[in-house]
Amino acid sequence: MIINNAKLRGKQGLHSIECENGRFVSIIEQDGLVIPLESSLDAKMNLLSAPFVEPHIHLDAVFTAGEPNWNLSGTLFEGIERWAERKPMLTSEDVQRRVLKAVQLLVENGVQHIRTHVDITDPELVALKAIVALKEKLSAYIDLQIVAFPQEGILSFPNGKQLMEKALEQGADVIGGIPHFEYTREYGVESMRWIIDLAEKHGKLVDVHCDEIDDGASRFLEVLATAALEKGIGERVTASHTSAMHSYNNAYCSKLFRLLKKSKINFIALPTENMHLQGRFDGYPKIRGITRVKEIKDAGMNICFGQDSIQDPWYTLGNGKLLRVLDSGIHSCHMMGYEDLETALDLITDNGAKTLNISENYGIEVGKPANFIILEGSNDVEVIQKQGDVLYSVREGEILISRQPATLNQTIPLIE
Ligand code: 17E
Ligand code: FE2
Repeated sequence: MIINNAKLRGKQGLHSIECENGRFVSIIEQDGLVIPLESSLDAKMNLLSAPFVEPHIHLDAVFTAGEPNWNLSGTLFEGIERWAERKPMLTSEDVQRRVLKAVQLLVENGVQHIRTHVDITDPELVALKAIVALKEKLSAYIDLQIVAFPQEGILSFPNGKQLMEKALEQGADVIGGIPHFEYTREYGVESMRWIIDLAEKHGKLVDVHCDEIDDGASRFLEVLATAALEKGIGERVTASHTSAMHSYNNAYCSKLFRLLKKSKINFIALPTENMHLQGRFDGYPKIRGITRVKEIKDAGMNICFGQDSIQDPWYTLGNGKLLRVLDSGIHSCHMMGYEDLETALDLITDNGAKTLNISENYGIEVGKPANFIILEGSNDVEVIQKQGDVLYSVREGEILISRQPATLNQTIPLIE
């Protein structure tokens, strides 16, 4: 397969890209616009980018909003209660049907790499087993990382530690946690140390729902970062949400950042989700409850965006479109300055890949798997301005999806 007339991120000019046996074999700058051969794919001066990365979603809960009851308060905690009502109704078929529907939406919108949290506070591990069983089948479309996620706590849920270990045996790739939901601060701290020890023992990645609460006294991030630093595994560790950082005082944050940088851990912000769930205990002014994305980025740390939910007990909207999440995120985090906009797609591409520890096989480079998307617009700024649909998603040289941009009906009079 040859792709002509492609713009590449951070590069001048137009490029021709050749793929063979599922890999990129050449990427060359063209001498101007070329007339593509019948058999080649014409990018039409649009941006050819590495696929979108969805680094944080709860696939076990997709499309369960309102079943059996709606989250009326809009809080995280009511979401957990509503989900606990749905959980006993889970069957393998139910989980797989909904997961496939969500994966299709994600693929249609240019995602090829997904990390999903799966609630393992279920003695039968119904959802976990159902999703592990799908992983192989889905590999033609997406790479899937599965997090053993203890939604109702590790120390605060009966046999929580055993369930975590069982989930790893069943095929979970990543170890999760939820320290702010544990009964006590002590349980939260103990859970963080236990998770990091377990990750070291099994050589696993870690991704913790960390301080997803508007309590400025929720400081489990420092415990997680310290444990990761002391074991030297920070690059394999991720702190998701860290909403409480929005409420930390600046003096504490300044001290905290020294540790965070040294630890080398990754961050995931969930802008649409946390704008919706947080600030629920405020009058006016209301906080946004999104972590300090710009400050983390400007300090040279790795941060990416995820969507968290698609129509579940926490969030009734969601449609697989990471460009929508990016748009919300850059608005709510004051990242609309030109310098931030110029590289904003990093937040849903390269930075996500780094968080998932998949950078080695990710990116538009000769020798890497020929996975890419084509977006409407010629650079990050135009793509975000346009908010267009993904035109192509190609995986190992095979077209997964394609669509045409709208064509103008010639009867509409245009200003000359
Ligand atoms: N579970 C949780 O603890 N937090 C969330 N934001 C979601 C599920 C969606
Ligand atoms: Fe989450």
